[in-house]
Amino acid sequence: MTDAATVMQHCDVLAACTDEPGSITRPFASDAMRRAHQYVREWMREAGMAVTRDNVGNLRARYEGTGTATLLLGSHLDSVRNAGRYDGPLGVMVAIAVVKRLRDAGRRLPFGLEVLAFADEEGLRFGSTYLGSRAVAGRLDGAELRRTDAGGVTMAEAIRAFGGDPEKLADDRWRGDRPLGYVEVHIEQGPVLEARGLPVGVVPAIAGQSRFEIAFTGEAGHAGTVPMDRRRDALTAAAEVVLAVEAAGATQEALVATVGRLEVEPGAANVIPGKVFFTLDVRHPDDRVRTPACEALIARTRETARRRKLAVEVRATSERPSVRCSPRLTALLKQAVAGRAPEVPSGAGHDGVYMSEITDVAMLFVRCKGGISHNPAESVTTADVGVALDVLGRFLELLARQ
Ligand code: HGY
Ligand code: MN
Ligand code: MN
Repeated sequence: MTDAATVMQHCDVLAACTDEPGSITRPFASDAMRRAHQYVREWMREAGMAVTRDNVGNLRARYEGTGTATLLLGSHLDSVRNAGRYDGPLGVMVAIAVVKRLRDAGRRLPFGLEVLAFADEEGLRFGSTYLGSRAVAGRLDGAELRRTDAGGVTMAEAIRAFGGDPEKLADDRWRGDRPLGYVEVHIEQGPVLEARGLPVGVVPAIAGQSRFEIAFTGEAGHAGTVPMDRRRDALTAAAEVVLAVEAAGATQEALVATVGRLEVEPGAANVIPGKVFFTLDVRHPDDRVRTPACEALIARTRETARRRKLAVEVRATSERPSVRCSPRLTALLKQAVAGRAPEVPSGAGHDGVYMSEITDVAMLFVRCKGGISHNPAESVTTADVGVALDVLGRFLELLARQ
């Protein structure tokens, strides 16, 4: 079996590591993640790497070089709910496969390689993103530990149950000299490469993103007896804001704005919704556009509450400026493509966002069918994965020659 086919097979094996049988849902520090770690540790060891796991729950695998510097590779192992099987795992499996090629060839580079399999990029369980790469970047503050999941479990308790010490997250911070870089292979999660008929592309920048949690509180009431003009309906207020969010994205170039989650209480057919909780996700390549767009949407949310005599709570849950990838490493990646390598800006966030705090970042995108992602229909071809493997291998050789 080719190593690209092995990468695909490993992504299939990880797809079965889920908390929700019948779909792929692999949250931070979950049983599904524990099962995934057993496989990934084995594959890392088979590739000749020494494997450790840090407190937050990242797997870290090292392949020594002849020199002391380190190049970081990797991606994340967690998923969204009802996810596809390549968002995250593909990058980890390609990184492992490229190390295995070196090991099988008895090759040592003038720098070490460290493959990072991040514990949580999506933020599914606790609503806060990039926990794994934030720990490595030394940017995971203690306040996060008090967040609770849907079952009321705190992040600290989840870390402890998974085998880490939440009091020692500071130990997860990258300790060595500044790494040579962090290079991530990831599915494009968009339509550009497929439209261009190309297998891979390079990423000039990762869009900045803001996430909010919003709650409207009105008054629950009898659906049959409260006149329409006497209601303080939390859901109709939220509906107004949801359409305003869509309008903001539709009218501002390159701005995307999404309400991904909305919960209605008490959630009965004959009760006027008293409370609604929903999320807001706003992104744009230019922070000077994203920030005022967020401010306008939050102002509209508060104005809607005032007009409809509702209480409103707005909580900013995460905010990350856009990140420019390293022109130097990206040029080397382009050279390694040895063909057309379009620049495809990333609307999706990636662990490189926080890794850029400690080193230069570069990303290689792999074509995905229909640009579909965060969806079980997510798919890539073995041939394109083979291209990505060859490109990453050539990139390492080019870097070794510098
Ligand atoms: O939301 C994102 O952009 C990424 O999938 N976490
Ligand atoms: Mn991802
Ligand atoms: Mn994702």
